[in-house]
Amino acid sequence: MSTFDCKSDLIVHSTEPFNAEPYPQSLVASYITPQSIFYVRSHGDIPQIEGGSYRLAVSGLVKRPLDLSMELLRHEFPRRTVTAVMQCAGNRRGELLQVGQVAGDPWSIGAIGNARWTGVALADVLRAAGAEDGANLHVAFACHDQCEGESGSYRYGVSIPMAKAMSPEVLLAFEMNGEALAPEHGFPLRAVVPGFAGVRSAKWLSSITVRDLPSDAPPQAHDYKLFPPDIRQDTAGRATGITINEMPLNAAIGEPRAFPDLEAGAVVLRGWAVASARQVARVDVSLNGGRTWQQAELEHDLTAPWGWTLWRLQADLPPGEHELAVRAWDSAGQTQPASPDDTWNWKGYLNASWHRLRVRAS
Ligand SMILES: Nc1nc2c(c(=O)[nH]1)N[C@H]1C(S)=C(S)[C@@H](COP(=O)(O)O)O[C@H]1N2
Ligand SMILES: [Mo]
Repeated sequence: MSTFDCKSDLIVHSTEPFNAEPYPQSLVASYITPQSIFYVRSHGDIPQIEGGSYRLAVSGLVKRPLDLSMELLRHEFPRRTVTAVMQCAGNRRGELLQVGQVAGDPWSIGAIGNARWTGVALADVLRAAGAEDGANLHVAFACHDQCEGESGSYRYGVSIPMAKAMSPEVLLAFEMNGEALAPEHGFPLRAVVPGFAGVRSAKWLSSITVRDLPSDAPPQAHDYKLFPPDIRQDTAGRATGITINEMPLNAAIGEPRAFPDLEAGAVVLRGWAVASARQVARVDVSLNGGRTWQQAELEHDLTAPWGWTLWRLQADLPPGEHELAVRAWDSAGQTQPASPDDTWNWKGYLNASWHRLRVRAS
């Protein structure tokens, strides 16, 4: 049996490395996304790590370097559970291809999921190590997976600013939805950084280092940068561009499926919306490409500020061609750009334009 038999019901973008996402309808079928359909984004191999002999090193600008077993992590630190969205910075990249060429997998709307993560607070581990707590410090994660990059192979690594690392929602997680992490989601231990792009939630952690500079590893130093629209692959200074941390307000339609022939009359539209550090305050749905809008009903858990919002609208669709569209509004009264032209970038990150679907009802 291959590792991914359990992930058989996914849209697979590549097998080595393994990158796959669920079908839109199954993604929006439940508030908590089951591990079995949760998207997988990997840059290299899926390391098979033995939990019993596993060790996590914590060092750098700390008073007491630590060498932690899973046993110690589970029993010496308070257990925390946080419901949070994981979302790839490349989610919805596929739609940017209408505007121009982009680098990377053409993700549809499923490089996102909402899970209940259980583990320990990164802040508790940093405090136990006596980490320095300066505004300019960074917490770097090094990982076990081996990845192939433009300038050779490297081990995956990223970092987050100390202020985020000390926030109570940031976890070192060993469970997802009450189950042990699956190998492809980072067994035995991964970071979960709610509100930030998935890239910062390092899987298969090997060490944590407190530093005065961000990680030098390629995913931090070169990739996951947002470039302006006049920059192309050949003109991009790879160390420039905005580092992608917080994710933008976004929403998508998961049901009905793209390009269906629908029965005219009553139809139920469903989808997800996310606002990262803010809250989703409203979701508007249009049946005519954005000329008029109706408000969707929202399903969210008010005790889970880092979770997503599912939305639902029962609409009446007359016979003919229609362009469905969705846009969310956040607690600061902001909404999404109308078109992918507004934010196209050659790496294809952070597409948060109105999600549009053409349908025919008869
Ligand atoms: N070690 C390691 N951590 C990683 C990655 C990786 O390739 N290696 N991919 C990152 C990216 S880009 C994303 S979007 C999330 C995806 O997490 P998931 O596969 O559990 O959904 O993991 C992040 N953590
Ligand atoms: Mo990602």
